[in-house]
Amino acid sequence: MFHTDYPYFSSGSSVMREHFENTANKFLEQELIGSDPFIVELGSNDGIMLRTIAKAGVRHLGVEPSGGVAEHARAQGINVLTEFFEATTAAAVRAEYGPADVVYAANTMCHIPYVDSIFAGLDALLTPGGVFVFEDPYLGEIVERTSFDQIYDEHFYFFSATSVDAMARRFGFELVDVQRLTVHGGEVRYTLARAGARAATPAVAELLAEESVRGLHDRDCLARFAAEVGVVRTELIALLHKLKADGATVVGYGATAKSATVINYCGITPDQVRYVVDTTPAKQHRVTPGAHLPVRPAEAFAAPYPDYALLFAWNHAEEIMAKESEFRAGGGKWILYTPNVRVVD
Ligand code: JHZ
Ligand code: SAH
Repeated sequence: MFHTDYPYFSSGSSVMREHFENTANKFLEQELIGSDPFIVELGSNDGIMLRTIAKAGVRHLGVEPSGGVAEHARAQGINVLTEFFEATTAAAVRAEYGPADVVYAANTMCHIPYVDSIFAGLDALLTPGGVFVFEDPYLGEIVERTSFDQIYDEHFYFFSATSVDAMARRFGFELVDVQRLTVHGGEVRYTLARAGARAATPAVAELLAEESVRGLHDRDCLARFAAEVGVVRTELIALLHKLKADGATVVGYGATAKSATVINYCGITPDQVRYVVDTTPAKQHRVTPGAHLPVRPAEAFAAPYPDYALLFAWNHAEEIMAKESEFRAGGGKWILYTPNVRVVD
């Protein structure tokens, strides 16, 4: 999945650019304050976070196996190692650069099955007081928002505070902070330190208690989630069927990884959704996986507009709807399917 032509470029969203600039500044103010601090980012992609660190002149290294996106980061003066992070990579990094004060990973840990090797690497790489900070889609939000399309091939884990707490303990670490994030449909940023190195903030106990009270890990809760996913499918299929019968035109917006789940699970065909527009050149003039909806450049989304746009990049709704205000002004309607199927006009 992660190779030279990996087509996801993190910097395609202005909201995400701002999010990662704020993240970098937070590290610079709170963690990277020693005499010669060092930060390592796993899955640094096109450099969306590290560019701020590099500009500040702080020692850093991105570990990014996808050569194409890594090259994009390098072109901006960011130091990147084109490798998969695991125990042996970590040992090599430690030998070359010395220990890291921070290891950070955004939307990357949930992609990596081999956590034992990752934690062996963290143990080798982090300073005694260092932190491992990672953020990923939160199971609690996936269930709450029925955002079942977060479940796709690249996403191997769906973390919660409860699961991360257990994982950390298993490897001699401790969950010392959690922070709810609004990006990508609701995430949690977890901060881990070596056991006993830092006191946990009250937010950890609060989120653990909240998950326990709502029964997030109980079979009943997940069975309810499954039933709600089924309702979304039924309603989305019915809506697309009706719009087709009415002669309305529908296109998709955002050839997201997530959309592969919803498109194939709902059996959406090019007959119902004519094509999908996306700003990523590497995705354009190709087809979506499985259902083969054509992918067109974003410029294809222009007057004369389709009647409806199915927003596959729903996590960027605010940004996209603001940018595409002309579509709605001309009578175009957005279709959203999380937490439920609805038309926004
Ligand atoms: P977006 C990817 O998931 C893959 P995806 C990965 N597995 C993951 O976890 C997350 O990212 C972090 C396009 N777009 O962010 C660009 C426009 O066309 O929802 C992207 O192709 N116009 C690593 O793919 C897609 O939509 C726009 O204005 O589900 C957005 O993809 C904007 C903002 C985006 O992640
Ligand atoms: N951090 C960025 C990119 C997330 S995409 C963001 O939040 O937008 C996930 C990235 O993880 C991809 O660029 C992929 O190449 C990378 N990746 C996958 N397995 C990895 C591993 N074992 N070590 C480091 N990076 C990995």
